[in-house]
Amino acid sequence: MKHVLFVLLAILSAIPVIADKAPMVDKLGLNVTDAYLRTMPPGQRVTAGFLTISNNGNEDCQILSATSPFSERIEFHQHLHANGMMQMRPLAQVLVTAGKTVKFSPGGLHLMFFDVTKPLVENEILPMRLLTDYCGTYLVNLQIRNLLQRPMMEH
Ligand SMILES: [Cu+2]
Repeated sequence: MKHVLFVLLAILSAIPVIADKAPMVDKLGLNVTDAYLRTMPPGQRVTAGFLTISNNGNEDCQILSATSPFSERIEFHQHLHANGMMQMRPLAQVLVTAGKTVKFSPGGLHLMFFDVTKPLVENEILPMRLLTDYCGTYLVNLQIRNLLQRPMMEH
């Protein structure tokens, strides 16, 4: 009987440990700011998006994918300079280390939106979902900005 009681107490005392872990999820939160999408030149159906992701938690987060109702496919791209040429390399995922900020910006890391299904009107807001490994799913509002004065290579 004493043994059974001990096991029971062990189980009961384990419950607060599990409950303690629940608030940890909040600390894994990512903060997404300055999210925007560039307008497309006439006749194009591909564009680029940018944002800033801060990891305020104490666990690293991998951004696994991005989805949006207005694009068939979204990829993460990195610009590379190789042999004097500008190249883009797709990334399978993007790591946001604990305590660090990753900035997607023209000429660097960016999101590529393929087969955009609607006209992009300056200042409109379009939704996008970011999926991570252990850090949750984020709904991001992209503001459409006119960056057409920039050369396309800098997207
Ligand atoms: Cu690209």
